[in-house]
Amino acid sequence: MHAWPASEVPALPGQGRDLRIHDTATGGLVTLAPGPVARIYVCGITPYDATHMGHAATYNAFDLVQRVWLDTKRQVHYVQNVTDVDDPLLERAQRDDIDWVALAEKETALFREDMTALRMLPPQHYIGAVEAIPGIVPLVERLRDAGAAYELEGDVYFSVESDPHFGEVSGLDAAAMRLLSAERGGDPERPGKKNPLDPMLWMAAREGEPSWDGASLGRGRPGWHIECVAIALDHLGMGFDVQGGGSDLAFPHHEMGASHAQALTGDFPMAKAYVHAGMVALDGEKMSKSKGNLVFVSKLRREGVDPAAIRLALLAHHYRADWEWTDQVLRDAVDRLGRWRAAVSRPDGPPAEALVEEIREALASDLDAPAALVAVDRWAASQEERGGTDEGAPGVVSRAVDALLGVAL
Ligand code: 5CA
Ligand code: ZN
Repeated sequence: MHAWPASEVPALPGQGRDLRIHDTATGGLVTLAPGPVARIYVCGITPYDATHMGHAATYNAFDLVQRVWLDTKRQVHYVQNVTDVDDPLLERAQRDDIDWVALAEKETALFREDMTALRMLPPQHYIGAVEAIPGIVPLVERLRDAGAAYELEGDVYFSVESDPHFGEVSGLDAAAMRLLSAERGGDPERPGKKNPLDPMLWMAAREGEPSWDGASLGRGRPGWHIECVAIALDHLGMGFDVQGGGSDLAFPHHEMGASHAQALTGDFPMAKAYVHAGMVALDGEKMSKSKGNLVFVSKLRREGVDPAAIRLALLAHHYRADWEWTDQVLRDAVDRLGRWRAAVSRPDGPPAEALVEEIREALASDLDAPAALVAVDRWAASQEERGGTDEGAPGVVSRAVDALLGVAL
């Protein structure tokens, strides 16, 4: 699949800082030390509805990770998937009486437009579940042949007990796992499973549903977790730097993915840090396609909201916080954008070097974007109140805000 066009990232004077970020698996901050090419996998959308503020907030967090790395003069190898075949997509297509392929294509196209408008850096590999199927089938066969997977009425399940490290990503107890498994696509109640938590690797073809050739597995379609593992291992290999997504993916998705990869390779861990963004809510409830309480990026854009203001609204919240989208959040962001643009519109201003360092330090400390915004606010206020004589300082601020925060002033 093709991704979307990259906006240019200006190079900044001075030295970027190494990222310290919260890792769900260890429960604390880790200082990442990627090689010359940092490797990141971020879970992509299930394209059955438009991009909402929750998605945008999560992708914003991982865009910042990349901007911090780019500022250290590293290259970034970024991989993202599209879950373009799965139960919720098929259910929505059936409900609306449309072709599931057309629905997925339409929503993926809109996602690309939203990401472009928000200046989110594109992945080098943007891979759909459907196109990954030829790579998924042999992995499932290998897991089965190694005794890490078993068949149940034609479906193939992964055995969580085959991984001694199972549970180490989310750190949850069995009861919490069981609850979340039922909520998030698992089937803990199905009789005949070795462990209620065991997730499906391959689902045998169902009447009226799309299916693909699965070689010795028979016709069917892939499970959700193996999709991301196959794509990540194919394009990044084991031991990549960050696996990212919203906090709703820590269990079961990233836990199961880590176990699949461990069982396949005998290696551990799949990712050096498991990074999770908080949930964005609307009217007191997590924004979700299934509940329908959504604010869409594309709708705001159509209404004439500047995408840079949307981006500032996201940046005003720490990525790990759960927060609520309100009209006031957007109004504050529009005001801030206006103040910043006015401040950089003059040829000279207060010195900018210290500000660049403050933004760098804030982002390197677990992506503290709100602190970075406050630092820019201070510079803009000083420009407004007293001005300054540093020639070119507004240009430096403008480039730093663009390069590190993805906001075009
Ligand atoms: N296709 C899978 C991942 S492989 C999936 O979870 N798709 S999704 O469309 O449901 O979500 C895409 C990304 O947005 C995931 O990282 C998810 O954790 C994140 N996300 C979904 N809802 C919210 C929300 N309300 N707030 C923050 N992030 C969210
Ligand atoms: Zn995923």
